[in-house]
Amino acid sequence: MAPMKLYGATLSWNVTRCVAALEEAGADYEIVPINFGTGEHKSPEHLARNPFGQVPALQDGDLVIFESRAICKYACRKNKPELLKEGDLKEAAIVDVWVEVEAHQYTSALSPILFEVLIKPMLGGTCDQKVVDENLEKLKKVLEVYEARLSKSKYLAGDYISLADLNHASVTLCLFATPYASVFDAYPHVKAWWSGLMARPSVQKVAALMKPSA
Ligand code: GS8
Repeated sequence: MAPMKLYGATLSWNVTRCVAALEEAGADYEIVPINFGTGEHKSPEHLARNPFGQVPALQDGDLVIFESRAICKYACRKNKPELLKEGDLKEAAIVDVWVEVEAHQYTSALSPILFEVLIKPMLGGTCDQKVVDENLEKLKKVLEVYEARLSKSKYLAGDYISLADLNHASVTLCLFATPYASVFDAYPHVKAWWSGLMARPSVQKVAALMKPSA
């Protein structure tokens, strides 16, 4: 069967979130770049893949899906379901909890910081420090919860790696490209968890793709 196609630019943390899952799952896939500069994401071809005109989108045969976390789950279900613990009702529920926490607590505090510091200047705008500071405070509160959790288990869902951990990789790598990486210093268990994730080939692959020269 032909490799799956992941559409999007690797500058986007929503796209590279999928790369972490596809790599960890050992999926056969290729990245098909979408050019924001020419408005390709709003072209009829891409709108057929993602009606919101956004990246990422994934094509696997006649299946076309969008929303990065749905793509990540699909890659795991198809190639490495143990990353979702789907065979165990309770363990799967805990994985789901931390997949949601990544989206609605962690990344919801982190992405406004990344937008202000990394994206806005690229678009010719100026970083709004008030937005950064407010969201750093929110992020610290989230990290307090992570610190407590990770002092009890090696990974977020338990003592096993899951999609919940991997979904943090792309945005956390972006955080480390800002002057605010030191926010992790106050949370030793979070730092140790992140070092463990960083050592994984899947996360290394994301890091390599996110380098501007890649
Ligand atoms: C968000 C996709 C998104 O914002 C997901 O896939 O997780 N909830 C979705 N994609 C941005 C790329 S920046 O990371 C995008 O495509 N923006 C272009 C636009 O909205 O026009």
